[in-house]
Amino acid sequence: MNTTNKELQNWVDQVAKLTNPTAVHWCDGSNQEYQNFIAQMLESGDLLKLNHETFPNCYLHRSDQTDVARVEHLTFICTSKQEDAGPNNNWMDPDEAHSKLDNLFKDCMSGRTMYVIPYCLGPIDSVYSRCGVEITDSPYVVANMFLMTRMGTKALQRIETENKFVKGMHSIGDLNPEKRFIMHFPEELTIRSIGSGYGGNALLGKKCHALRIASWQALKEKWLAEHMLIVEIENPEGDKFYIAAAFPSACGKTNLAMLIPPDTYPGWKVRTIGDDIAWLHMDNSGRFWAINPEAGYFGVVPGTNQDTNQNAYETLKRDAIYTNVGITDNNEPWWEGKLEGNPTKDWKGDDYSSDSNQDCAHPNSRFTVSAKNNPGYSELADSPSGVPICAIIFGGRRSELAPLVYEAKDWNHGVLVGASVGSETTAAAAGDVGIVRRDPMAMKPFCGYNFADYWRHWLSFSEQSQNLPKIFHVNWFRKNDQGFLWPGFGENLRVLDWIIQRCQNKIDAKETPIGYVPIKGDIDTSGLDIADENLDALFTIDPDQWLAEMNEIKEYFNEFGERLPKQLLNEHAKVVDALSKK
Ligand code: GTP
Ligand code: SPV
Ligand code: MN
Repeated sequence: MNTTNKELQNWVDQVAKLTNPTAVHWCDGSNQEYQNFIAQMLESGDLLKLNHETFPNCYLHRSDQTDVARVEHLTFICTSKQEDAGPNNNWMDPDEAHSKLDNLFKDCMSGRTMYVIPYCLGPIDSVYSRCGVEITDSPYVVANMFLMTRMGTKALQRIETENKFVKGMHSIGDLNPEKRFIMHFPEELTIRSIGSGYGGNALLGKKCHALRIASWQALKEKWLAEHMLIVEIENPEGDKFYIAAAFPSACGKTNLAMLIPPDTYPGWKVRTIGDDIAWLHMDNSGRFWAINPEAGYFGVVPGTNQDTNQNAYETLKRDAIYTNVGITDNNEPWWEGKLEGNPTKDWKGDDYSSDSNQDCAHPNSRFTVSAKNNPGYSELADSPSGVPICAIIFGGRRSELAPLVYEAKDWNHGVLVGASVGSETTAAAAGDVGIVRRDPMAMKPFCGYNFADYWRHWLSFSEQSQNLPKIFHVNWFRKNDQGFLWPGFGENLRVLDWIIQRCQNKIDAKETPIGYVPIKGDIDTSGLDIADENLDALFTIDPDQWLAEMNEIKEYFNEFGERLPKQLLNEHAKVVDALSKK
């Protein structure tokens, strides 16, 4: 017996019987255990040691070349009724899915060790935290889970007292994309994933549990599980503000969460609570409190450097596992946007020369680190009660249309703003890049149930509270033919500053059909080298373009049929009406 929890012991025994491993290892989550895994992977070639003088304790993992991103077309929500999964998800009947997976999992661990990883999402002593157990045959997954979650003995103890956990079963299988499936059974609190060793497909505590399964639980229990960063902003007076922001994958969450204030903002401090996922609970006074269920970052590497984000750069310079970056002639990791070094091998391990027009690092190459590596780490990331949220920001990657920032008129309008998010696709998921698609609340790939029910759930909070956060929309990615109009990164604090002043009711704003925008001069641009016409372009709201956008949004909403909340259509009609009068 490895645990006093019979359900857990029985399940582990059953999985071992089906998958037939040579050995079963229960993870204790100790540093020693992590070091043993690293040593084992260096030996097997799963990891390569990087230059430990300049990048202490950093390693490189090269994925299978067909396995470098999430696979949304192979990700399923298996609810007994198809309507509960909704048009936003791939669906399979649970019995059919289980029998398909039973076949694929049969004997898949023969010759391998099976690892059992008890983990806790959120601070061990928080009532908001939830536990899970991931079974995997991948030492790389174990090492990543060690950095990303609170895993091992303490989590197991919580599971034994609480007697509740999400079951996650993972095998890399034979990495054949034809036999790759990421399946979720929300009604059974179960996840089964096979055929991929990559990030969101394989680290089951992340998107599979903390978003898809947790969003389902959150619906039943009246809270929210969201694809949001959580950031703390302290002004020179010492007032602290907590903001949660949802942007689609590879659209700037980690960077905003780790923002470095520009020189013209002396005395401002920015600290990170979370960079990817937030769980929000309403207290008796109607305020939302947020915890970060994770304990580490699985961040996009390309574009990270001392100038764009010094904190992120410091964070990934030690104790990091790199996935799919290149290497330099002195064995440092290398990626597009790194400022120094001479790259000689690409992410596949092939020879590389700087004049090549191929990518050296994969565009979705990642670093995995403990959150405590971050110079801007906030101790409140470990606070059992979380932090009180004053503003929620939605955003997307839009080279056109969406202005730098606007504010929703009220909560229900804000739900429309979130539900309407459109964003250009990125390398974080397999498929075309740069195509605008609807990505409501940045949750398109991650909502474990029908979006129509999800929006109704969001709308329901306006009936429960007078104390809700204000809702905003931002777009750092608007372009002209010369590139991005807004410098982004640290300069985004200028926009957060406006948002905070709006939350404090300190300043007015200009009303437009799509929401409130800053009055000219209210976004502090001192010290910024940005042409007046570019600044104007950043705030242009073209009524015709917006009417076309609202039409597309309506067509998208129509996919949800009768189940779509009428309130959302009302909000939509109000915006169309205001635009038509322009
Ligand atoms: P996931 O981990 O996939 O959820 O991504 P994320 O939302 O955390 O995105 P991240 O902060 O890692 O940024 C993704 C890419 O966008 C990186 O290449 C960044 O360099 C770039 N980026 C982030 N913020 C900005 C910004 O304000 N302006 C511009 N132009 N690029 C940005
Ligand atoms: C994302 O794609 O939103 C990520 C990376 O944060 S993954 O863990 O692969 O989901
Ligand atoms: Mn993400």
